[in-house]
Amino acid sequence: MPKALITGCGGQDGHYLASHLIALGYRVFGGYRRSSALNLPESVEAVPMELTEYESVRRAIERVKPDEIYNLGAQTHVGESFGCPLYTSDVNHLGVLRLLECVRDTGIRVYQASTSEMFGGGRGLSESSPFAPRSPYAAAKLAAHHSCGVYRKAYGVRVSCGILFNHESPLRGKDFVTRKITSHLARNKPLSLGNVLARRDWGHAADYVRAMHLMLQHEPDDFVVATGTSHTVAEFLKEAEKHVPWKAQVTYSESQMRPWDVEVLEGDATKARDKLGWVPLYDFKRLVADMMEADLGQMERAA
Ligand code: NAP
Ligand code: G4F
Repeated sequence: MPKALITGCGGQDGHYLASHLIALGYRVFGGYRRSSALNLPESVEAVPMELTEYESVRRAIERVKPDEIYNLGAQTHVGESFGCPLYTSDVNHLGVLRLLECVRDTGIRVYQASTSEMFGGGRGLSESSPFAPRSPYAAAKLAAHHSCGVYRKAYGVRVSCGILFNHESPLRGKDFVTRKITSHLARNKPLSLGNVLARRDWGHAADYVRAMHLMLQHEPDDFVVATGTSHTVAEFLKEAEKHVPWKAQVTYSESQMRPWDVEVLEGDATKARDKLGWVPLYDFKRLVADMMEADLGQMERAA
């Protein structure tokens, strides 16, 4: 039975990936922070793992002896990273270096969660597009991405980087714009938004975790994972409104604006399709429907 260790297993992607790997016959260990409420998917074995502590990372890997590590743990909020750049860099960059040092001579296959934010914007973005980060989050993720490239070449570490575009689901945190919209709209609660002209290539997390696993069955490389279509925040809101008989109560707030925002992100996942056979099953409408149905269901159960 292959063993997988997932860092940040209590997050959105951790939940979907753990379920996917368990269905594939893996024994799954979930890294979690002692400071967090323990919220791991069923059948996952919990392992304390704090990415800011070298010894914690080393002990977790030593204890589990995994065949594969999926490094999903991170400070994931782009807007927040302007307020905590040092912490963001510690977790998102140095945390990856700690992990890479631990696996250097082990042969363990590693998935690193790189991000489309590293591009800083554009359409048709692929593995060969230039990087131009616009936030401390993106800068730290880019440093980690380059570190993975160095460890791959210099020491033969079997690390693959998934450059994933935005992916959402009913498990998305409520401070990301899509879930903020669906959770407020389902409850007919007033909503304060920032840059609604920002455009993102939104896919479904259930599709994207399949790509993570496929990458680790391939020789180490970098892969863009995206749907190839993009919509504005305003368009997401309009699509979500189709699921309720009322209109969203929206105000616009400076506090939701970022010092430097990414205007457009749209990816080209040709390489993932050709080399991994990966194709997304959810389109934009189905994604919004899934999130709205889940939030409406939660609201009805709570009533
Ligand atoms: P998420 O829901 O915010 O989950 C992040 C997880 O990281 C949480 O379980 C969190 O634990 C954990 N974590 C935070 N700081 C940590 C630390 N110091 N040590 C150990 N664990 C820590 O994020 P996600 O959407 O699942 O994203 C997964 C990964 O993919 C992240 O690395 C993210 O940057 C990257 N990514 C996401 C997207 C996307 O659109 N979702 C796109 C590209 C890349 P707590 O619950 O204790 O805070
Ligand atoms: O939902 P967001 O916060 O996601 P963002 O910044 O694109 O980052 C997410 O995707 C990245 C992949 O590209 C990941 F790496 C990252 O970890 C995270 O998962 O914001 C999307 C857009 C931004 O342009 C933001 O300015 O929506 C705009 N926006 C407008 N009003 C808002 C709001 N964002 C948030 N969070 N809250 C608002 O009220």
